[in-house]
Amino acid sequence: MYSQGLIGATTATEETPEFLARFQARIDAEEKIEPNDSMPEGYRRTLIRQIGQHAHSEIVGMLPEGNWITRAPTLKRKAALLAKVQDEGGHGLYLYAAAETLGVSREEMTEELLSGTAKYSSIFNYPTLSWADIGIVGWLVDGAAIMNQIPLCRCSFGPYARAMIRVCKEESFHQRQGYEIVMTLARGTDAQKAMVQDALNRWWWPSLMMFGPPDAESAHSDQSMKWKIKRFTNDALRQKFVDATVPQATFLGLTIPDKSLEWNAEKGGYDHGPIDWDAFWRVVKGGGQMNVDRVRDRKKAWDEGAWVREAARAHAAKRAARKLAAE
Ligand code: FAQ
Repeated sequence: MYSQGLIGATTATEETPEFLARFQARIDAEEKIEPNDSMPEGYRRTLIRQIGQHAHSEIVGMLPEGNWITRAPTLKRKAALLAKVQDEGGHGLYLYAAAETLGVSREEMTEELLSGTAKYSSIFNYPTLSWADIGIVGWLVDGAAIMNQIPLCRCSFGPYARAMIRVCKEESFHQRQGYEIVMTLARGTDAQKAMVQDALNRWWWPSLMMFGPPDAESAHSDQSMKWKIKRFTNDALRQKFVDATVPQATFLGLTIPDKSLEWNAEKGGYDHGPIDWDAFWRVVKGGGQMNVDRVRDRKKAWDEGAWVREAARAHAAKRAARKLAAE
């Protein structure tokens, strides 16, 4: 999507009060910031961190569902799941490319993922235990991802915002296919209903955690909101997700595993029970059920792909040499 040639934003700019005010005025005027524009170092760093983590999440996110491609119950389900998992790989590529325009290489980002210095979404450290999990992941995990990513289509950094438009279109298909699997199971035999309820019980709370820590503990939200990287806070998006999802569960005849869940007419939304933030941080810091497996699998894929990267580099060098000779 973007060529390496675009990388130019690393040129150091003296961050005088005038420069920072001019930059903020561009943001406030809803101008898009492009890779070669001058930008505060903090803005560039924040985007590299967030886009990099987002890219890693897409790539690691292929693993829990990839686990079920060979066991999908029908050819139709297998084709849809295969396409979905491939889409997630594509999302990772657009995002790595968008981050590269900020002066970081894909190799550097990958090293950070594999060494554990870069995070990826907590949600992908849970196992997919049954076919119903695949429906629930599409419905809840892609549903939460869309809720978070639609506002990112208006992010102040042009390449990220533009990548998000296509990503969100594809995520909508993912969410629908998940919901349709869940609907089929919820209308099936007692055993199928029990299987899908069990999956909902296990994925509900981790899905709410995807939106990040509560606003009062969110280190980056204030500045990211000022820079219009984020348009809504973590809690605001979590609330929107709960409000959109509860009626869907009711329609399906499924029970959200939260006894405190209650409609609050005054605020026009649902109140939900407390989230176990200790469990969240444990998973983020590497203590989830699948953290070790996920990083091991990504490392294996990266190592086994070394020859492809080498071949691509050799091919590019050969073409460049041929072009030079012809000039
Ligand atoms: N997991 O100050 P905040 C998907 C970290 S894509 C792990 O609130 P921020 C598609 C955060 O990085 C899912 N870490 O941070 C799909 C920060 O750590 P740091 C991914 C988390 O950035 C579906 C620290 O906590 N989506 O699912 C999490 O302002 C199905 C403090 O937090 C994106 O990445 C977490 N859940 O807000 C694929 C969207 N939450 O860097 C396959 C873009 C927070 O200081 C299958 N990202 N942390 O060390 C964002 O919108 C934001 O980065 C947030 C966090 C909202 C995730």
